[in-house]
Amino acid sequence: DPYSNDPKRHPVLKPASVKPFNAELPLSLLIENFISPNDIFYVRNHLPVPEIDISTYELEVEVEDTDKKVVLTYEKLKDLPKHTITATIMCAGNRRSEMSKVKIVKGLDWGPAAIGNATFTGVLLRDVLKLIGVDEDSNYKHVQFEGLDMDPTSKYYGSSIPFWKAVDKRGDVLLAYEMNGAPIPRDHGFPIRVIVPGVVGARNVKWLGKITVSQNESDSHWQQNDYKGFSPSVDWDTVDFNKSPAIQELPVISAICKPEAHQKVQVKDGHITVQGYAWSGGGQKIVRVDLTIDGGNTWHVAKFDHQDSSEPPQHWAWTLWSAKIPVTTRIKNAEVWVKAVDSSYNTQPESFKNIWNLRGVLSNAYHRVPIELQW
Ligand code: MTE
Ligand code: MO
Repeated sequence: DPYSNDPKRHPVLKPASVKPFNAELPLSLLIENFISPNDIFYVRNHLPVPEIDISTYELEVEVEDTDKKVVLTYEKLKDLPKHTITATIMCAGNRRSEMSKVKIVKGLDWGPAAIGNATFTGVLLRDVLKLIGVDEDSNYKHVQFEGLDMDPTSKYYGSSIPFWKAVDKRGDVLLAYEMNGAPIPRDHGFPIRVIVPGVVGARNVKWLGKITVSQNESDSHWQQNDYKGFSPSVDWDTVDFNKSPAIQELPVISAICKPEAHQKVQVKDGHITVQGYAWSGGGQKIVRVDLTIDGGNTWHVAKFDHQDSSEPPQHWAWTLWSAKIPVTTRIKNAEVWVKAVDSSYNTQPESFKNIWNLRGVLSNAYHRVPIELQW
């Protein structure tokens, strides 16, 4: 069993699959902390967790087709200037199970908790690339990453990001060795993981083994034939993965975490209280969260309980919010809807029907939660 060396997991993580291990938190726990604790951070593994000895660990960094190359040990990486950011990581398939209700999609049946927010410390990729003479004036197009986790045909997990993001002063791409002040846990990429803030989880390669500066994208399955969006009319007979770009920055999203679907909610002083998260990719911040319980006839603006003070285009963390929604008539059932607005004034689509795609990615329509009111 290639999975027999996987780490032990916290029992509160609800597995969407066990081998490989993929799990999210119950929603009420997800928003209990602005910084998600390491042992209950969602896990998305495609392959067995590799076992890496830091005394022999090496990270190769090179420019394709040249002799520009450096090999860095764990100790050497830790000697380079230290940088810390707070960033949200989200899987492209977060909230996929809602899209599946329109029509079944292929992928793990994630609820709204395939997301987490942590503080990462490490070395800027930009500083490491300078060691081999690569900077923002160099003419390359992509930076590829290879993990040390291997599929049954001995291919490594891989992805790439646009070159500008890797070298940009405001890109904050990090080769992280710490998560929330502790060494990166095994499930999250020990000993080194790339953090590409504002960009889809899939590019945040764990157990990093190799970085290649190139004119080309990674040729891995996960860059070329997965993690792409398509028209709702494209099906598995007609899909051509060459026709869509790989997902990088993610669109704005939000979710209601308390109450959960079909829960009983007490009306107090003519109000109900609702809580959740909102986040946007590309370094945008959340500027407003709107809620309605009457199908959009009246909207109520949430208050932000926790928002990072960093400004766009370097706002990487989620926003936790709560709302007191007035209930004026004695109704028994209601559906709470939420949508967020980011600092580009982009907002979420109303329904899943019109954003449906066969892989169930980018599933960011209004979150709608049916509840039962108690008076
Ligand atoms: N890196 C490697 N090497 N192998 C993987 O399977 N999964 C990716 C990304 N990095 C993956 C990886 C995906 S799809 C996501 S959503 C995030 O890691 C999940 O990060 P987490 O498990 O730390 O939450
Ligand atoms: Mo993912």
